[in-house]
Amino acid sequence: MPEIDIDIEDENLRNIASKVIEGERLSFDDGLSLMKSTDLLTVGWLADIARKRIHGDKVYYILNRHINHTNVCKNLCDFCAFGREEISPGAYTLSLDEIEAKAQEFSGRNISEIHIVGGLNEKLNLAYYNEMLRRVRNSLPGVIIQAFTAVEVEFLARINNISVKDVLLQLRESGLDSLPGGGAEVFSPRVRKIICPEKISGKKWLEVHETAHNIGMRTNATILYGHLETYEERVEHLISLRQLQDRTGGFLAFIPLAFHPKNTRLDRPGLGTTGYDDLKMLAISRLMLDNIDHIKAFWIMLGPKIAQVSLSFGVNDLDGTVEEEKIFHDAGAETGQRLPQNELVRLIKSAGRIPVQRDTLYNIIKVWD
Ligand code: V47
Repeated sequence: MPEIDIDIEDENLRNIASKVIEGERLSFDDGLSLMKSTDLLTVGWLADIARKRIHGDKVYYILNRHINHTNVCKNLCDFCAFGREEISPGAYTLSLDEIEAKAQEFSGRNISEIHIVGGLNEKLNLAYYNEMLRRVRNSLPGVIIQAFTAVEVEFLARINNISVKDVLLQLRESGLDSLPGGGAEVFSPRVRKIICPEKISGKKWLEVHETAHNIGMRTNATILYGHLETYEERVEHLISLRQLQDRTGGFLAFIPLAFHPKNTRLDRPGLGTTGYDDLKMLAISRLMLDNIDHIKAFWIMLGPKIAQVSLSFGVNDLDGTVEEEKIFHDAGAETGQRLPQNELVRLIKSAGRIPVQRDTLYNIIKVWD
């Protein structure tokens, strides 16, 4: 790393800058100073140094298709506009034939990932999940299936009275390759008690991912930010993930999820993240998570423009084509449902970077150099 003259007024930030330049790990207090800083450009510049050291000019995207198989959910978290009681208007559960048809629509279209998440629907047994995976696998051979949050996996274990490890092994046998990062929210018990009292604890979420990593399954991680969590709780969340990653190395990517308040029980005037919060959260994630390779800006949630700008704030992945999304759109996301490959490539190229088409495991499919 070349010598960089650090002309930063704030002493904390100046010390953090030296650590980042030297490649040293940041502490909890550093994380907190970054959260409290209003010097967004310096925070972003530091995150850009950390990103560039890992990825150079490469920015990843994927051709994928999301499927949300049911919105019936027994947890009904206060931050969620997607979940419904079974008898509520708008409640749905896709049949296995409907899921198979959605997968088959994409046969021969070159996608490399199917991403499936849904609610905790007590009417769906393990046989439904196994059959869903088998049908998707048969419809799209070679396509990676990233499905079911840790919350769904733990629910399946609990209602079927088997261990999380056995659920994961069974689902893997049927076609599951990887777990997405959802359901983490914020690990703080204080926050969970208010926004998602029925949901598994943060400790349990981490245990499910550790179990997956221990059987060789790679997973993602998220944080849901911008509701009633404190900066301290955000940093604690990042450090818990960093500690697990030190033990297992199983996380592929981290995706900060900006809270969308519309149609949720938490909605009140003035809530909802700003572009400034979003860029800062992405940048600090890059800086704190020195052992998770990829920081993903999910364009669906941030909008393509902020997602593109975030490429200068520590981000190296824009996710994918998606095709159909319900969780964020039910909560007021104003983005489209899909982004064609040429638009993802255009966004990346016009930020001066090299677009790289990847699969879920970050194997490179195509480099647009
Ligand atoms: O678990 C729910 C979050 C998650 C809201 O792993 C909300 O690559 C914001 O897991 N505002 C599901 N967020 C989505 C998810 C995901 C998405 C994209 C990529 C990946 C990945 C995973 O969405 C839920 C919850 O944490 N969520 N409601 C809301 N109102």
